[in-house]
Amino acid sequence: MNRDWIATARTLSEALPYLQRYTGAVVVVKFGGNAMGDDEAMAEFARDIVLMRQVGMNPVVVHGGGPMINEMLKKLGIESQWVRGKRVTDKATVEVVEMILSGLVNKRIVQAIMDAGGRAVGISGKDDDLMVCEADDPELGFVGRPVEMNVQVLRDLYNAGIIPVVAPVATGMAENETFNVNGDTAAGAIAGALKADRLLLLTDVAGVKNEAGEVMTQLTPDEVREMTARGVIAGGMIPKTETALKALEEGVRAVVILDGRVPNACLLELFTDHGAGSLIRS
Ligand code: X2W
Repeated sequence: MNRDWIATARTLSEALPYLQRYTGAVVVVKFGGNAMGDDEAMAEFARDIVLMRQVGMNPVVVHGGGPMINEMLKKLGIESQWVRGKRVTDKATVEVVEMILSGLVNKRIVQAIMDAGGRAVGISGKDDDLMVCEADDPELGFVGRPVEMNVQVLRDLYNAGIIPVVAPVATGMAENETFNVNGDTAAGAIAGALKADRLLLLTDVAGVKNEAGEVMTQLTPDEVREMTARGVIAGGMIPKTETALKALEEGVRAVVILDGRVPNACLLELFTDHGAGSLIRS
């Protein structure tokens, strides 16, 4: 008999306890622009999400698309400044952000999930007032901080067997306002409001590293705070760990920061003993 078949059957068998544990689980997956890669990586991500749905989980995808926004802004000759990891967003920029995130990127992910045999519906934070924001910081312009979440639309979608795909663009308290929301922030707020079982933050680094440069597979919020105070957690990892801590405070059971470039990263994390990346929980 072909050895690969035996290995496949064993892998499936070993996944049984995990499949049982995660039946009905709500898993919010943040798919960042840097983790999106090429068409093949997109197709593989979509297959993982469809598989999660197929085995009875309720995946909710929240995406980014920073590199795709950069590309279009460059074509239009608009420059971006960054302050503390967020794009300073003026009126012209927020229009491009909405076009790229709600249009190009959102529909590309929806299409990939449909191609993998799932059912997906793409929305943004504007739809059904899912995510209502106020200005995060006057210095940042139209960058939103979620202040009111209405997640029933997500439950309605997944209870109907549909995978929601959410673009991090939101409405404001005033009429006709549009906010650009950092993708990690949006995913954390959605996971918190859903009291999700898992928030998976797919990124392009291996996870949270200690002084020795080794990936920490498990961390508590206290350890994260202590490593941040000592400067071991720094730079681009800070918005992710801050999102993780806030989501845990809001009732998410565990947050995993994992490398989206690893093949089948979500499956590796959810369905094997090995796991992937850094799991943070109290
Ligand atoms: C982000 C939204 C997209 C995003 C931006 O304008 O790039 C802010 O910075 P990634 O791919 O997850 O980085 N918004 C306020 O978060 O994309």
